Amino acid sequence: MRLDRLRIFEVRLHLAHSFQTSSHRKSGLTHLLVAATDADGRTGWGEIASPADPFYCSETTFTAFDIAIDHLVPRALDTDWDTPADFEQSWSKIRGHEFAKSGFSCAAWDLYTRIQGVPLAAALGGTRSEVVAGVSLGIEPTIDDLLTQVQRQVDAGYRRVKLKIAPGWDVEPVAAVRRAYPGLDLHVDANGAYPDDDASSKVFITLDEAGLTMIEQPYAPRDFLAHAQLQRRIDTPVCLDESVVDVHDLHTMLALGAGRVLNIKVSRMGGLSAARAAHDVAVEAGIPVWCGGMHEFGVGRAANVAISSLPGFTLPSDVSGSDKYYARDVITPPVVAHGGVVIVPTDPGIGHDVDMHWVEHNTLRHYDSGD
Ligand code: OSB
Ligand code: MG
Repeated sequence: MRLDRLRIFEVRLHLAHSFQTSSHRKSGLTHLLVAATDADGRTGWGEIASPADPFYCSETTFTAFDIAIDHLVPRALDTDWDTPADFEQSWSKIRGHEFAKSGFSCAAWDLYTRIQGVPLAAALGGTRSEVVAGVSLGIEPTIDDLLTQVQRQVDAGYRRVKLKIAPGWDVEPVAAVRRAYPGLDLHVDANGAYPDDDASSKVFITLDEAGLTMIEQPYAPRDFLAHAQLQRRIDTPVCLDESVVDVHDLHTMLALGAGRVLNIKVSRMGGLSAARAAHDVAVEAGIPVWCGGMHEFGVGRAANVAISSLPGFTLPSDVSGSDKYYARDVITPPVVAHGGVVIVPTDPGIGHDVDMHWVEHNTLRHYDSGD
């Protein structure tokens, strides 16, 4: 088959609760929704969840839009394909830009599985009917504010909480949360904010006593050696996120012992086939994986739910319900978590419809290959 039309909607939604990481605070997100339509008028959806600023990775909303229009769209429209994997070959010569590629990959997978009449999760090899969801909490102005947020999520039924940390906001907030919730599945994520020095080692050796499930991305993304050295010194598993953008990085992680857990983000890996391939390598190596989020709107989060249904995703994923992020999501029905669990949809494709009215209402910029 061949795509007939590609549309890209730049959509902004406000966050239900503003979110601060080690790099910055945000109160809303601008993501790109990709609509891929075939000659029969059937449409599949994908999301480019690149942050607006180049702090998490080098891509931004702006670079993704540009790469999409200049390079991905023309190749996508010019490719004959039978499976999403064939379609993804259309960008085999384009280096980097994983978030942009991921939006196109997910749109192709959604369209393909809608045409086949099968759920995306099943087509990917998913075996779970429900996935355990965790929540990710940002840096708060005070420890009391953080405890309020943790209580809110525990009350909502979530059983795993991840805390963002940064130099100056680590040992104390973690100890306070641990004191208040001795049995909670708790982990921390530094987004690479720590320099590889003695002061940082001391922080992680102290955190090693807090009974954390993992310490995620303590050091700079490219510094596999610092992660390997830390993993040798502490018992808490080190988890890599930003470091692993392709399967070669994963092999490096495994060879060096740079971590014992992998966060697989569909966006960071460049799409669903790449995320599944990373899952397969990790399972073979005995490394547990979970699916990380980028505060996706419903289109991207539905793809995250689908990949989280694969057997190697044995740790809770960042696939909280839509209401944790946005008062109104772009899909109907929204993603719902009950008791910290999200049911994997059984309808074809991502299993949700796109609310076109809400998408258009929040669209800042629009591209249509048919114009
Ligand atoms: O490192 O996992 C991260 C959000 C933006 C950028 C990086 C990260 C995050 C999150 C959000 O932690 C997790 C979610 O989508 O729930
Ligand atoms: Mg992370």
